[in-house]
Amino acid sequence: MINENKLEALKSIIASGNNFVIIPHRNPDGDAIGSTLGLYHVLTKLNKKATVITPNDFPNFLSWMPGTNSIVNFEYHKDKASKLMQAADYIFTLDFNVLLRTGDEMEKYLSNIDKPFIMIDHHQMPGDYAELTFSHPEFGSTCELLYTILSKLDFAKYISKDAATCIYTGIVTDSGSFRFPKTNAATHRAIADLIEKGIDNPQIHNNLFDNSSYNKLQLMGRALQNLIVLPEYNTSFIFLKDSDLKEFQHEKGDTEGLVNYGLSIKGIDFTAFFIERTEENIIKISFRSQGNFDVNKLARAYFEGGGHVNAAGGKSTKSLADTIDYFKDIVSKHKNEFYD
Ligand SMILES: [Mn+2]
Repeated sequence: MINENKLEALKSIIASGNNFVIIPHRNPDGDAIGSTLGLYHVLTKLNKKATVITPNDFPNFLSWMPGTNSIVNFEYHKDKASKLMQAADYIFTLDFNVLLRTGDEMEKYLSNIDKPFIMIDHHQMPGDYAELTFSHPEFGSTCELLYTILSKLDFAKYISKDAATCIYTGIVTDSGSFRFPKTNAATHRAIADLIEKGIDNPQIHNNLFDNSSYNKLQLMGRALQNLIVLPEYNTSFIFLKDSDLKEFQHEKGDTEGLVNYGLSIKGIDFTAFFIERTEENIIKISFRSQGNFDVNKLARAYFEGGGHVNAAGGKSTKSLADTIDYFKDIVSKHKNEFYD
């Protein structure tokens, strides 16, 4: 349930403010870009000034989305981004709930700026930086949460075809094309409304999923070859070395969704995907699970990360081989502790 008083507060903030900045998390995905651009289109329709500022670049496979050309990249255009934030009445933060998710540098900037924040997010354990917090882990995507909030504010009429396209994209990507467990009747009702806004939903799926490069498929092939199953623990994992990424001229977004293959094997309820990022000196890790195995807790306990019950992220500063050994050790000793 979304709190009525908070909705009223949001309505008056939007009515009285004229200038808004909207921020997604670092390495934004379809839901992060979809929700921020969706809100951007709605605020613009209400004759407000709104700007989406991304902590870093967004992946290529989302560049077709309406409004991406208006996005300001904090990493590349710090002066411009800072001026926009200084001029804002309010700063929306969407699809994340702790400022650290914007990266070290932007977090530093945001923690020192004297501006009120509004959080709209569906991850667990929200931080307390926002003046107004809409934290709803029961939603499968920030886009569906945003759509629900807009509807309750009676703002659905301001959702243009462009806004609907963005919001639809986030719901599709964060729900694994409507198959993850939080997908419910309300999700499909939202989708029906968005389709009635005139969006080209088959084309959106095409843009998202039938737009691969040859190299991306070759990299996927390598990842699948690197898939290892630990049948005694109903666990699997995939890894990609830095040299694999280089061999196939990896681009941002090329590894998106690969983690789910580890979970598609019969009998597996937990999988991990390790990506060696030599430049950042870390191993980036994605976790996925089925049922009541809680990867959010596991990621928080052992891999400096977090997320949702069935989808979380983390990292390691050990080498790839050591990280995988550490992972196997945790699985063999502690897997049973993370069933809710
Ligand atoms: Mn999301």
